[in-house]
Amino acid sequence: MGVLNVTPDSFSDGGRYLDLDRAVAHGERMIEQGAAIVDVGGESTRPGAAPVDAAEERRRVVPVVEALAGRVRVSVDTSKAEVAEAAVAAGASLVNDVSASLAPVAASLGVGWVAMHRQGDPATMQRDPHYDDVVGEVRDQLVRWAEDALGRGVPEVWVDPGIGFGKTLAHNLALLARLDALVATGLPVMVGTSRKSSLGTLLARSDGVDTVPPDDRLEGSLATATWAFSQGVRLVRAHDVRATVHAAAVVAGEIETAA
Ligand code: HH2
Repeated sequence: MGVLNVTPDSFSDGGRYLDLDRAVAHGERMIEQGAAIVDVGGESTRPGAAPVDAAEERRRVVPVVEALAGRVRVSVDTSKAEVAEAAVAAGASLVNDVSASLAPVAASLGVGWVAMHRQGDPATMQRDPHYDDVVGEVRDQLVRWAEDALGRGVPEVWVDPGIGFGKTLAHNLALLARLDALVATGLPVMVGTSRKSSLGTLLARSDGVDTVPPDDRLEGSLATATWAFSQGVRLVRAHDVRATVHAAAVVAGEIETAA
């Protein structure tokens, strides 16, 4: 799943694809590079991001969805019912919902739904996240949401542990180490680690520097993506599609040879 943020403020590509032609060109590039899905978002969810009203979010997202749907599967990264509805009317067939609140909307539209785990909201979620058992709590919550959504008739439900959403570095690493616990639920699992700040912290430590900027976190993004695929995760949300598709192909080859 290639990331296409039509926002001024996303943490790694904010402002690059606000212009329609540039957004569509980037989507086309990701299709050529092998993205199975292009995930179009009009509101940043980075910690501390300012909320966007629904009309503005729709204005950003809908023309991009319209231009790409039909050439690739399009998902809409939104927490708002009216944005999801407008994007589906424009051709999106998956609602990527970081608020995990839109199952009823996905059910009534008859489209797929991603339930992502999050503790708190973007304004406050990184202040002091706490879990007694992060893997068990995230897994159980995701299973409850998925069962509810399937019961409502959502035709396709994905679960995502929500790396970086109300989680410390230790929480993120615990969840990545135990992706098998999510896979064992039998639900299709997706994960997004691409360029995230936990990777910046780990890469900076490895380099003995204070920070590594988002554009320079490719090794961490690929390492975690290949790890996720090797654990049975079926979909990875990535900014660097070409490199991720190549890395995934190598892992798939390895698994075939080993089997
Ligand atoms: N992460 C981000 C946004 N949407 N959706 C899912 N399912 N899983 C994720 O991990 C996830 C997501 C955050 O990344 P990005 O879109 O690059 O940044 P921003 O939220 O600042 O636009």
